[in-house]
Amino acid sequence: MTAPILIAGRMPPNVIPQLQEHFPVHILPEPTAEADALLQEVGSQIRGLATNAVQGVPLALMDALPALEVVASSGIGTDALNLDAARRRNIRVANTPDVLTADVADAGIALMLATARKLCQADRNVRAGRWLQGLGLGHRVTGKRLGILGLGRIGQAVARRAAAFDMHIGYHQRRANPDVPYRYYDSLPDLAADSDFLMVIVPGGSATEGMVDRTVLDALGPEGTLINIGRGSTVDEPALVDALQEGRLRGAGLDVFHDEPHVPDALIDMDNVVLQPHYASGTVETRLEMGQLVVDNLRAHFDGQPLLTPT
Ligand code: NAP
Ligand code: 8YV
Repeated sequence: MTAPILIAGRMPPNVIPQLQEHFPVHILPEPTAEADALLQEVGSQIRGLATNAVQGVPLALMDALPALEVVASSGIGTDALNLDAARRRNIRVANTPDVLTADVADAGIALMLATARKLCQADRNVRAGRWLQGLGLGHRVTGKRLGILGLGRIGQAVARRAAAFDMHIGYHQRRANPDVPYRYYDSLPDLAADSDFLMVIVPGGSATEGMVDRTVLDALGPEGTLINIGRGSTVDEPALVDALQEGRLRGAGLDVFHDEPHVPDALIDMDNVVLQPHYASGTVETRLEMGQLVVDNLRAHFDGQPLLTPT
């Protein structure tokens, strides 16, 4: 196999060495003059692209790769992959479902507990020698109501974990799932109004853009907490900042943001939010499994086999 592969964006550590055993590999530098020069030099030969769900496949990059046959993305989200453009060019696209489900669900539960129990604020207090000063009390999670926006693979894994905390679970998505024991809400504001915690784990993209808006946040209310482990685009971020600043929402645990890695200063200044750098799948174990799927999908394609995990 001699198909040249381009690597764009951060990759799990097992990807580059394995790909180098099988393909000529080029690594795209940060979008600079250097990257343009590399694309000028090898862009027309590249037949496979390894990327991740955050970096995605910008249209300009796709256009610079006229011989591209296959994209293998490390991650489940497809909102940055420009799937329609890929389809028009018959470019095959794979992502990495399932292998990250457990760790992302764990991260959602961790964010919920950290926000409710003021874990990060308490840690900051101890490090600063302030002990209990100004900390106040946290809030109970056990037995509370959890609303899940998006009861897919990760949402269901969150629900199973939350059940161990005796939480009352409801969910909203486009269609009710007849196979789960949780209460379905066909209206997101109604779900929010019946929730102490609202966990967002729907895909990004235009269909979910700004779904968690002022109406939903106000329905969640001053004793409610928002947890977002899906995509920043799903939440109206200025409306979230206003709700937190005005005390119309108790707190937020956020792994994802509108304009990553930029986080509004207003959120950084707040003690009642817990912030993560889009890190929910960031364990050694999961990232290695994601990386292996990236490698295996590219190898399958160039061996003339179907993709293992097509989008
Ligand atoms: P999934 O199994 O496809 O589940 C997605 C769920 O969202 C489905 O139950 C779907 O139900 C619902 N949904 C989709 N579009 C919707 C809409 N317009 N309105 C309401 N509900 C909608 O996906 P998954 O594996 O659980 O992953 C979910 C998302 O998590 C990914 O797409 C990715 O963006 C995000 N993610 C984030 C991280 C991170 O690091 N923070 C890591 C992994 C994944 P219906 O079809 O019935 O609506
Ligand atoms: C990753 C993600 O952080 O799977 C997704 O959709 O957003 C995350 O798992 C991302 O793919 C970066 O590698």
